[in-house]
Amino acid sequence: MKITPLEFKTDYTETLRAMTAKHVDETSPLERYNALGTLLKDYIGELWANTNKTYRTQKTKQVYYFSMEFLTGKFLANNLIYLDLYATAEKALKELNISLDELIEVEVDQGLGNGGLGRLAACFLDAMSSLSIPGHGCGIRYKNGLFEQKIINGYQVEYPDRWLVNNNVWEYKRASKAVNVKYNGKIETYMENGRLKFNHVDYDAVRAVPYDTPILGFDNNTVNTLRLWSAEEINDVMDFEHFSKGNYVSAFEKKNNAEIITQILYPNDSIEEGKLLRLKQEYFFVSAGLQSILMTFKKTGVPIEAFAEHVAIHINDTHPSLAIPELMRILLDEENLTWDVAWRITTACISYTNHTIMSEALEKWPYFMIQDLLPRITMIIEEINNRFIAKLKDALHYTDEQKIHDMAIIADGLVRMANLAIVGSHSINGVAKLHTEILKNNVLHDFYEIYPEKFNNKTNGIMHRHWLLNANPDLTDLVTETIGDGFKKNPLALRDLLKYREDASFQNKLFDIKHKNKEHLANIIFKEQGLRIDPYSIFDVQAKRIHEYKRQHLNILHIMMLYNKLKENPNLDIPPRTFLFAGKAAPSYYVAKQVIKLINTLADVINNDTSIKDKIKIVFMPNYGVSLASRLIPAADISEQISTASKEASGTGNMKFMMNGAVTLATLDGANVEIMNEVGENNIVLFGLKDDEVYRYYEQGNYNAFDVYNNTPDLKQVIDQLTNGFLPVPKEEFLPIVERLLRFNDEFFVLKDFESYSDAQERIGLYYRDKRHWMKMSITNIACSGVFSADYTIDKYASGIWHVNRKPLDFNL
Ligand code: 26V
Repeated sequence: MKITPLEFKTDYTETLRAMTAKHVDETSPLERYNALGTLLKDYIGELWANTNKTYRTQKTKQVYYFSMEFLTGKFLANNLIYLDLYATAEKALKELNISLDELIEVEVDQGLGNGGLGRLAACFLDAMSSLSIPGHGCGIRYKNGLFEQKIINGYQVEYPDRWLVNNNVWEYKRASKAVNVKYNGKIETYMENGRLKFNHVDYDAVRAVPYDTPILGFDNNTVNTLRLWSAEEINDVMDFEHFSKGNYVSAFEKKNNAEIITQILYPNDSIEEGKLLRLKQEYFFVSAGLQSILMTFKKTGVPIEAFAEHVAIHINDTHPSLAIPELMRILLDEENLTWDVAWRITTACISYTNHTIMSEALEKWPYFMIQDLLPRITMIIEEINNRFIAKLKDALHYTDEQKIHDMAIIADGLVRMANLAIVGSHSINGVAKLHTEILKNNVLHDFYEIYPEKFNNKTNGIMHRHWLLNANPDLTDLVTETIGDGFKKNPLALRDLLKYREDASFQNKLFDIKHKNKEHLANIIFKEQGLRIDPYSIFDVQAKRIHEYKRQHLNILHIMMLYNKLKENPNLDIPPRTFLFAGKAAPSYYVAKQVIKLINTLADVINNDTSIKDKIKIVFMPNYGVSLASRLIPAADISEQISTASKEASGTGNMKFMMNGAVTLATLDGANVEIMNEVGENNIVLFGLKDDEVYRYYEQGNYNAFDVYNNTPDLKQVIDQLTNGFLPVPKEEFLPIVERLLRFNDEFFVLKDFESYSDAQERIGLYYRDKRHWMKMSITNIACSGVFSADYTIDKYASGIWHVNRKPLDFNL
């Protein structure tokens, strides 16, 4: 946008004055932040209106990305960068004695997601806008995002994330676009013009109110929409009958019953059987979203039969898979289409991404629960299932009853959402090459046999502009002055940096930037925790959800071994290391929470032991989220991506670290395999079992963790130290972890991979000591990271799945 600092200053002071009725120097940081957001929203508004008008008049095909989670983080800095107003705003504010950095700090993260799946959805929104694809998000406006994590006495303690208390300056409430979502009740059938009709009666309705947030494209005038739905009681008044009888509390009960639907984001990444509220949430935003899509579509005047040529609906995991029966319901009951036509449209519209092979995360709902809550939807699922089974038996001549049972959508009293999503969509994609192969050959093999054309891979990507321009401005400046700024729109251009791999001056500059980022992080840690860490030490970072398959405990066991070696020989010649951890555990996942306690317990012991001469330090940084990641990742030397091979569908943190010049320490899992292919084996440090070896152990049942423990003295020592009083906690504190490793035979092969991991860590120490060598590895990683931009991923979704054009919009401001 073309605005001078002077114009900006005038606009800003006027906005601030109008909003606060105060002189500039009397306003608070929050008021200043809100005024800046409001002003930007005003600038964005014109672009937004133009974008929507273009979509309407050109009747372009629209993509809707349905997701239970959107982990967008903060908007202010990003929007300033995307409007090319960052420097202008910084200058104008400085003249008013206001620090832009301080205002950026005031914004609270929009943390409406658990981890990778939610962050991916946010990156995809950015890429859709930046590629001028008409693509919008549809989700839930949770009043409480993912819990805030505090560490108290070493334990994770959860606090509510009331991110909306200070209002959300970026959203618009669109009350006029509210719709009703119906639950419970019964279905009456009747005949009309020779056709069986369905009437939903005695239902409970909840009002779904949309809140829209603009999603800017980078430097292209496109503004798409993230529409999040909030639940309200239909009339939004309390029950006057109760109220007038003096029963104040129950007067509000109905209202609360409705509002509770969008009160909280479930903090888990696996299913707890039968959570009715979760099912209500899923239907809530799916139904509201589809109703609003239908309304927008109808305004174009295009006949409903052509719906699939104008609308693509993507479901992010199975959580929105009720979109399939809900769209069928609308097409059958409201648009009066026949089953066959409705089915053709539905399957042509809908596409599905699978994000995990972990069976505990595959959604299954008790049949009677769904039937009770969503009676008409259940009838439709039943019909889809019957027709599918008939196809297997009659058209495909399947006779293997076990196989038919395994593939059924409804079986064992459960509705299997993955099976529904596969049958009811035209595309199923995995999120990394290896993951897609595992889906095809293993987890979803039966479906792959009958629908090979539906399966495809779309390797995940990240919002490279956030992880470079926003999170690492110094690196961005260095890259820009070295190869120009083409990489901002064309991230593959980062490859031009390969020419500078051996260039000592470039290497030194990169080293200095990394060092500055490390110092910055060290200062934050000192301020927050009073702990001093050495910016010259190797910053070895594992930041992600805490989970046994991600194996934070493998990392910890290795640190314990290093510590033992240093105790034996304090002059052991190893480069100093700082091990940084960050991540939340699901509140009900006991072992994961004990892993956090273990990290903090060990940190206490090691950080206070002067005999090891500061050779190792451990830091646990609480409340991992987008903002913390943005500080942590630019300061990392080593990126720990050490999941049990086959378990991590893709990983996206791995891509962010690489882009910021960290060297990956990895198993050949998820997208690590593709990172290895990009950088070459010399620029990544690999260890551990491969996916086929893991599968072979599972199939043959011949892994014996106890043998490994007994035959590996260093490992035996550290495992024993967990429960023998070596750590300053009761002996049984970490028994659950040891039991998972020994008594339950180490499901995730932590012990099996221990030696190989320790060897890899030793190699890293050697590489790091050779500064030239290390910088060469680091540059190679940055240079090869461009392919992992979400721009490319979304380009492939657009052409391969959604069949939409990425036409630049034909207006300019
Ligand atoms: C499942 C459930 C089940 C019900 C309760 C709430 C909840 C929340 C999230 C999930 C999904 C777990 C799957 C997931 O997050 N997968 C991650 O997706 C990333 C993006 O594709 C990928 O990079 C990670 O490897 C994968 O673990």
